[in-house]
Amino acid sequence: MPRDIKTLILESVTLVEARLDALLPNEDISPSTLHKAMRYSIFAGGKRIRPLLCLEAAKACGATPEAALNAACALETLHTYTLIHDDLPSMDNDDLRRGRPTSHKVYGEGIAILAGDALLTEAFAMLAQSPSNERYNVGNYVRELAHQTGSKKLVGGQVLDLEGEGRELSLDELRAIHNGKTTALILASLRLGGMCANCSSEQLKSLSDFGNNLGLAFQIIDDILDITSTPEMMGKSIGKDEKVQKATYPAIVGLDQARSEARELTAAARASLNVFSAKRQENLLAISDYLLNRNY
Ligand code: GRG
Repeated sequence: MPRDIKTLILESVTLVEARLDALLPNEDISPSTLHKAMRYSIFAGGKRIRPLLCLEAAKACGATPEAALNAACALETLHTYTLIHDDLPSMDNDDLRRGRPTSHKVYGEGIAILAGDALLTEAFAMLAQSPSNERYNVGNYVRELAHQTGSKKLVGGQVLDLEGEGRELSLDELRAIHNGKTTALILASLRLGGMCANCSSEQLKSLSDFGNNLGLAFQIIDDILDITSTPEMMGKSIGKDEKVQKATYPAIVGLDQARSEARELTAAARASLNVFSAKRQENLLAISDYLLNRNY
């Protein structure tokens, strides 16, 4: 990993984890088991990509990270809920997440469901503590996150995924699943970063185009790593897509074509940033390279 991106990630992770620690209920607050389970999954590591994108989108629009920090924490908190629920026996039934046993393996299914529910609710409480500016207020932030993660996008994507099991899917059907499950939250991260930074409509459009392309590229790489990486690197079980004959990009178009689509989408994402000055594009460009070339 180039040194610059390493520093960028480290700075963002430090800020976000300190604020998450301050915003989330302590473990000794009743009901202690629930708060322990919430913190267990949030502080298990994870790449913290969504908060990073949110903070960097805000910086690209000329704001300080503080303007978007509560929103960044909300995104990571909501993301963690989706991971807990996705791992449940009734969903993907996984034992390993972020290098640790999954929530339901440690706390039981009931508490895992409730920890996910509570993280989802806390995410909106965090977002509601984001400062308003000339163009956007808390109502705009809440509507954005609810839209991207509700029945028509993130949760809807999970439904399409469930309903597609055991059936051959077309590339368009697979794209619709990926756009819901993965792109929607990445898109929300960039848009909320911009909105918290009082972005212009031109900047919001640019961040949205960047997010749409980057989000699909991110999921294609995830599909590829499910074949080529190891559980130790990924911190989650791998090879599962093939085992359960899940539709993935490499399964439909092959590994080489999948890699080439991820590269093309990343190039399109990069090109959409041209409304920002070269200096203001730099960090988002570095993140797009890092995500394309990651091996975990
Ligand atoms: C509402 C039950 C329910 C689920 C929502 C989004 C979703 C549906 C489930 C998430 C599980 C999943 C595999 C989504 C695909 C997106 C993805 C690749 C998530 C993993 O994100 P990373 O790699 O994970 O950023 P870390 O652990 O690094 O944060």
